[in-house]
Amino acid sequence: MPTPDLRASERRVAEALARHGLPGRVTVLTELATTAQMAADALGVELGRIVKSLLFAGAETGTPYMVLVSGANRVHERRVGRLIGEKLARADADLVRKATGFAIGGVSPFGHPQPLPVYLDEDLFNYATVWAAAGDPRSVFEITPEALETATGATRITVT
Ligand code: 5CA
Repeated sequence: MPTPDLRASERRVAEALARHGLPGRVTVLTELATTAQMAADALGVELGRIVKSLLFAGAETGTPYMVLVSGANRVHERRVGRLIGEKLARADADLVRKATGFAIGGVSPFGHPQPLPVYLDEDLFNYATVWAAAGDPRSVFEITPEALETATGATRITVT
């Protein structure tokens, strides 16, 4: 399959996949997949197989935390904050861009300017492979939950 022209943010994800020795390729969709539901519809897969890469900020320290969530789940912020050890607030669009290098709707689980603490929804392990955003609302990549855990150095948690 010919490699389509990737945008700079997508190339950062493709390079991160290669750096981690992962077989995944950045797939450019013909329709936008800005939300998990849109990605599930575009790919024809269950919503639970879509990885939402959500950014939170520690309420006291402002530390950004990434939580990789199954598309079917809603994060229980108080419970996850207790697990992380700090009260959480949702990151705003500016912090998302600054901490991840990506704009909302295309935030990838890795390929960030600096390493972020990453937490991973255990429900993603219900699937052989999952799909995550690849740096742009139009693009995704497929990965096993195990490889996602290793590549991000994530801590596995219950998010609900
Ligand atoms: N490309 C899709 C599927 S992988 C995607 O990126 N989905 S997502 O769930 O990871 O990103 C969309 C998420 O961004 C929403 O679930 C929402 O939590 C978050 N979001 C949307 N608008 C804002 C906003 N203004 N500020 C902070 N977060 C937002």
